[in-house]
Amino acid sequence: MKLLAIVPALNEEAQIGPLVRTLSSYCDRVLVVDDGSSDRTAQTARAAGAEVLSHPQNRGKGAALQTAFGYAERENFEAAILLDGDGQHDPEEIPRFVEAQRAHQYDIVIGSRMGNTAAMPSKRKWTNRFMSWLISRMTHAHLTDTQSGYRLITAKVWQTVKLTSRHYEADTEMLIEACSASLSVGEVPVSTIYNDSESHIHKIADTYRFLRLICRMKCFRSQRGNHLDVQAREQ
Ligand SMILES: Nc1nc2c(ncn2[C@@H]2O[C@H](COP(=O)(O)OP(=O)(O)O)[C@@H](O)[C@H]2O)c(=O)[nH]1
Ligand SMILES: [Mg+2]
Repeated sequence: MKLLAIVPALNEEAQIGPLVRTLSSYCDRVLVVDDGSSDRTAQTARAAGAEVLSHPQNRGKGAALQTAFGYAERENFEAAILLDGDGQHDPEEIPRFVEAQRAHQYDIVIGSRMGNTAAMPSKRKWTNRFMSWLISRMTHAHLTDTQSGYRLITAKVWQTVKLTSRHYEADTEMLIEACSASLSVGEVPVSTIYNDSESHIHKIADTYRFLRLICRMKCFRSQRGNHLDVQAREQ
């Protein structure tokens, strides 16, 4: 499987070098999308051997994923592993994702941190549980960690799912859209790592964006449902 590692990164110069070097032994290529960082993220990643695409200004994690998917499609990768650039995802766990994908032919494999939440701040734990419950209800999939950015996706995902979200809600949009398109989603357990990296999540703005996405998805689905009902009645 021709595997690309995709690392969205904003001001991660402290972590990105060692991460890129480790990733190189698990993947065919490492792509870092530097999203208007004000530090030396791009130079450090490039020096460590990554391909770097830079946004001149910060556009958000979802926008960085959209850039990365375009690259993966152009370069004919068969799959990609998405992981954070701040050291919260352990690249040594990549073989678990690859094995699960091979064994079950999943289109998406999510790294779930919810098997061991001792190190997770309790607000995060309850938010993740609530979000996972909500998204599982919407998608009819049984998912325990829908907020995890550590995932393997196959080319079918970027060919089928066209992300519109520019920020953190893109991870959720990807899952909902993939399930709507009947792509299969599985999970593998991963470590829960909380180092001293700071989250860039903006509580008010990102919660608002997430709720807006959920409302949009629900409205779209009920409109689509009505449309299908009308079609069925007309036949
Ligand atoms: N490209 C890009 N990456 C971002 C942006 N914001 C965060 N990231 C990266 O996305 C990953 C997860 O972000 P983080 O703020 O640590 O989220 P958290 O761990 O869920 O709290 C990290 O690798 C960040 O560097 C952004 O605006 N653009
Ligand atoms: Mg983080």
